[in-house]
Amino acid sequence: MKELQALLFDVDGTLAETERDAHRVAFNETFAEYKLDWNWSIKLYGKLLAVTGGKERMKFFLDKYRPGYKQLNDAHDFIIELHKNKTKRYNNMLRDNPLVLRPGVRRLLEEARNEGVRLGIATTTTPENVTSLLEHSLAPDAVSWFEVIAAGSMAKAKKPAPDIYNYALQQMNLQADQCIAIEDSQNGIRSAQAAGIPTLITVSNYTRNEDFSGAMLVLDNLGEPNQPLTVLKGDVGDATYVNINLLKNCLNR
Ligand code: XBP
Ligand code: MG
Repeated sequence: MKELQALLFDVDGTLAETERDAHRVAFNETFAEYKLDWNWSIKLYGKLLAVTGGKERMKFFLDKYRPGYKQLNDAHDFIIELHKNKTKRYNNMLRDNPLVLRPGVRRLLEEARNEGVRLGIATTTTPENVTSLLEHSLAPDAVSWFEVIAAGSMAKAKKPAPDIYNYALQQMNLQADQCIAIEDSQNGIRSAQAAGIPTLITVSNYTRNEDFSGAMLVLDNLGEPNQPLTVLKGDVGDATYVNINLLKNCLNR
């Protein structure tokens, strides 16, 4: 019998739909400010999401779509400068127009806290982006709900490498099979599974058609009592929303 000790949450696409209308828009505003012709359409951004991490994504874009970009004497420093600008814009956006959390996220986090199930975050995004989302969309003190916010460059390699999940496990002094990761992307599940953590997927805008082999459940979202979830893969019995009891049962199947 495995005891569920903790839930480890991904951020982008899992807690909220941050990519298309927030990260992407912030990147484009930065590119416009610097008078770059790098506008990222909704479709192109979907392709670029194959690369996790904003700086890594810009680098990939330059290599693939602007190979002859001559003005970049020092692409590395320039990308860092652009990324700082984008992060500032993104954080202002989350402050001025808070995003709505995905169905069931707040409810499940609150239930976990009430039942003594520990909470952590494992994400590739920049730490301050997580803080802003939690404070403005969840609760002013929500950062303190999580024992660790493992984010960005705190680990050596970004998802799909297991490093960020391993870092979170280490910080919380947990074994992989005592936890469940909640993710929305193939890069996310690859990372969690490489760290040995059973993974539940809630598909998001951009990830619906990705391969989630090995997921313990694939759902459209976590569901709410008045908004039933749809199961895309796996078995939830009679449940219409994800709660701690269902997760405990899933861990022991
Ligand atoms: C998603 C990402 C991030 C964001 C952008 O992370 O890959 O790079 O798109 O954030 P996750 P930054 O799903 O693991 O939360 O620009 O700060 O990298
Ligand atoms: Mg994600």
